[in-house]
Amino acid sequence: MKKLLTLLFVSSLFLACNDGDIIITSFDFEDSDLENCGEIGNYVFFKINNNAQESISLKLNTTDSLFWKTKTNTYTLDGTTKFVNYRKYDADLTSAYFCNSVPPIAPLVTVEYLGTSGTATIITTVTREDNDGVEETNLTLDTDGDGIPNYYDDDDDGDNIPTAAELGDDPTNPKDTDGDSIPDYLDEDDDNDLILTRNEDLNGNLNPLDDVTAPSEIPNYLNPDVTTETVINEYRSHTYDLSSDIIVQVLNVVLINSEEQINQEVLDFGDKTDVLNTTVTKTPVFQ
Ligand SMILES: [Ca+2]
Ligand SMILES: [Ca+2]
Ligand SMILES: [Ca+2]
Ligand SMILES: [Ca+2]
Repeated sequence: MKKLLTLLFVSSLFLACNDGDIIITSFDFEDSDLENCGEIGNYVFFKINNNAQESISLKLNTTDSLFWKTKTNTYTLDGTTKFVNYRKYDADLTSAYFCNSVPPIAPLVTVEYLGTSGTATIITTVTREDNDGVEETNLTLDTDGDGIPNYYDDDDDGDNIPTAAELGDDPTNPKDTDGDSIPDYLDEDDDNDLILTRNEDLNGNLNPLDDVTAPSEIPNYLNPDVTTETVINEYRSHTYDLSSDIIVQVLNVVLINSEEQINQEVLDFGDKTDVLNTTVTKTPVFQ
C-alpha cells in the first residue's frame, strides 16, 4: 500500500508544473535516513535525498519533551508552528541546512510545497538500563521504594551498596551473606545484625564498603559482630543508561504550492534509533 501511494505521489509530482517547466523529482526517500535537530520548542525531522536534491521535513514547535519518555505524541499540522515542507534545490544539501541556527544561503530552493493540514505522530520508545548484572523482567517492581524501578536502579535495595557489588561471582546464584534467603542486593541488612547496611557507614560517605573495623578485614555491614550505627538518611547518586528510538509518521497531509495541491494519505518519515543516548545521574530523594 505504501509503495502504491508513493508511486501515485511520484506521478503527480511528475506532472506538476512550475512556470511551464516540468518538475522532475523522484520523491524517493525510502533509502534516506530520518534525521532530526532541535529540542523542546523547536523540533525538526527531515530526510534528504541528494540523488534528486530534494528534502521532506516536519517542523514541530511544541513545548512537549518528545524523547525522554515512552509515549506517542500526535499533533495537528497548522501551517505556522507545525508543518511539513517538500523542497527541491539547485544543489546537494547537508543536514546543516536544517540544523544550523542561521539558515544557509545555499543551496537555493527551486520548488517548495507546504503541508498545512494533517497529523504528525512521534512514537518514542525509551530504554533504561543500569548494567547491574540483574535481568529484571518486572518493569514496575521498586524494592526500595525510591521511585526508580529495579530494572534501572543500580542499588536495588537502597542500602548504598551498588547491586553490582552485592551479587557475588555468580549472578544466577546471588550472594546471601546472612543466609536468610534474601540475596544481599535485595537485603537492607546484609549481616542480619539488626543495623541497616546503609547505617553501617562510620564515616558517613554514603559507601559502607569502606568502613572496616580491625582486626576484621570485611566491612562492618557484612560483619555481624560490629553493630555501630551511623544514621544515614540519604541515598548515593545513581546512574543509568538511557536511549530512545523514534518513529515519525504524517497522515492525511495536503501539500500545497502556488500551482497545485497534493493529497498524501501516508507520509512515512521512518525511524531513528538513539535519538537520545546518554547516561543519567540522579540522586533519589530519601523518604
Ligand atoms: Ca528503586
Ligand atoms: Ca544495594
Ligand atoms: Ca540476606
Ligand atoms: Ca547490618
